[in-house]
Amino acid sequence: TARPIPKKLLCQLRDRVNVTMIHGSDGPFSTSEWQKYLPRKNFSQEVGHLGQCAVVSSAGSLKNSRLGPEIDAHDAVLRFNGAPTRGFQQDVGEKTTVRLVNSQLITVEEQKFLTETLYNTGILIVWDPAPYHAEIHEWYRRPDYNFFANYKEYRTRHREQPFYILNPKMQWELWDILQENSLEDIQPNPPSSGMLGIMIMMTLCDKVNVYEFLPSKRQTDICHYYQRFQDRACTLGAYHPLLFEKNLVKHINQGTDENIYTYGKELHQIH
Ligand code: NCC
Repeated sequence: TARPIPKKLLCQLRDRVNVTMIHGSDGPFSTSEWQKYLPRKNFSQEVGHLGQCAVVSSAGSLKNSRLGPEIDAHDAVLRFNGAPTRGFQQDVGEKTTVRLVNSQLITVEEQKFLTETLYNTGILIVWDPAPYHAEIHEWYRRPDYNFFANYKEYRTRHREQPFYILNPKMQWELWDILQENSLEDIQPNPPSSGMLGIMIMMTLCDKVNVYEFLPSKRQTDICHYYQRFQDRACTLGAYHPLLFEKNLVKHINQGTDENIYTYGKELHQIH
């Protein structure tokens, strides 16, 4: 059964959320030093126009889903943080076109961002939680995690791999829309990587299938499909306004409830 499209909300997302990457002309990045590290090509040139895209959440409920072949059939696939494909191809596929990572992951030593080969495939994008609508200089002086040194180090080691820094404006443009569409006050923390990734792909692709962001019948307390660790906060959120993100995404789903329940799959079209 087709559902009415919430046009107003989709227009808000399309018109008010600017998906942009840091450029060499942006405030504190307009130094000759930074020009050596930021990618030459702009992001939209690098990815080009995409048709069918898949966003694969890291949820434990992907385990035993056997969605791998379906996911790989998309033109582009976005994954998050340290979510692996090797050993999990049957459930999550093996194609990685874009990987969105948070600044904690690339900064904290134990995460092995600089040495783990998992990160060497696809286009990388890093984002960092900025203060609410902070001006770019203010954020640059005090990022949540000081990831700039490791960003530069990674760029030095992997010159050929595109690696972008997400402009932090986007997270609060999106958060404002989450807040305006919720009856309760939302904690002023930025949206999760999952929500940011959905938004990025909605602007790049004609059609976006999202897997296991809204939990299917396989819903579980196991946090990630690739770890044994259990925590209910992974699905509903603690720091990130995950519950509110999921409500919004449910609202703009253009697929069926049956597809969510059975396959953990939603459909989004913004253009
Ligand atoms: O767990 P994480 O997220 O890497 O998951 C990526 C995105 O998948 C969606 N998700 C995940 C698990 C689950 N059971 N349900 C889900 O819907 C969410 O949308 C999530 O954003 C992050 O958002 O960046 C986050 O990163 C981790 C962690 O930093 C990285 O995995 C690197 O190790 C955070 N966990 C901790 O800090 C302990 C998590 O809170 C948010």
